[in-house]
Amino acid sequence: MTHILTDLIKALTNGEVRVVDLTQPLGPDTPVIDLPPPFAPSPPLSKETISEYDDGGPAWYWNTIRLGEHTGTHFDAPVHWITGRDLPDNSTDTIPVAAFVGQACVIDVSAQVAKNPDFLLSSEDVLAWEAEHGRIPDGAWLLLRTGWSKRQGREAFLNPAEDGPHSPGFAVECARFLARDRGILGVGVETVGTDAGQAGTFDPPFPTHTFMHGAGKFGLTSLINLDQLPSTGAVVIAAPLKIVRGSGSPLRVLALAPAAR
Ligand code: 23J
Ligand code: MN
Repeated sequence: MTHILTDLIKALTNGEVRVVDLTQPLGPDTPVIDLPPPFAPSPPLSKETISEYDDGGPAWYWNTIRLGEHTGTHFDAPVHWITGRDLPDNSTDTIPVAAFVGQACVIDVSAQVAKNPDFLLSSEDVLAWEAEHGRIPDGAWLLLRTGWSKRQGREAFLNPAEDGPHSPGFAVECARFLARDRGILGVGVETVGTDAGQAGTFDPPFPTHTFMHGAGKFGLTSLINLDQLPSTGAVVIAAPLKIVRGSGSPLRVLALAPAAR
């Protein structure tokens, strides 16, 4: 009898299982959330060369980077929000690593979002998805496929207006429902944050952060290539940097998916 991992390696080698990159490129132009004053801004990535095959290092190239923990494709830990402040194992260095591998449930709302950038997922939408695909299992990521990652450039991606940014997310009641009534690891989104662009005006403000992190759940943001995943059956590998007391971190998010047949 072969071990399941032997079969996995075989499937990766023969193409039955594909590795899908769910990660945005991370550079100085990577869009970062723009919070209104008086809130402190998170800096974009900046980079300084330490040496590049020169006097500072004749045979080596390396850089110093500076960036907010929540830059680009990144992980949100429960300690990021005040509601998760006192939970055990709530930061990037203490979350049990088993949580960094989980299955994906992908809810496709790209058609709705194409018509309405402020689209909010409701618990009814989740229940309708479950009627088709089965109940979202414990330990699964709920990935919200909005098509938002196709928006190129900072303006289109952040979609700012006089009254703040406009981008899709979760309704207040849906965030509460997912946090309380489903055993998910967390939610993953294509937008800059797990909350909708207008969520600062919701009651409570930023309900996805508030309820999910209060329940010890996680977030993944600025994902790409969700359109390459099946509704169920993909495995997500998302391990943040082991930053001591980190509130989150940029990371490489990979999915293992069955090859399209
Ligand atoms: C701080 C305040 C509001 C939000 C965020 C951070 C994020 O989206 C984030 O990256 O965690 S909405
Ligand atoms: Mn974040």
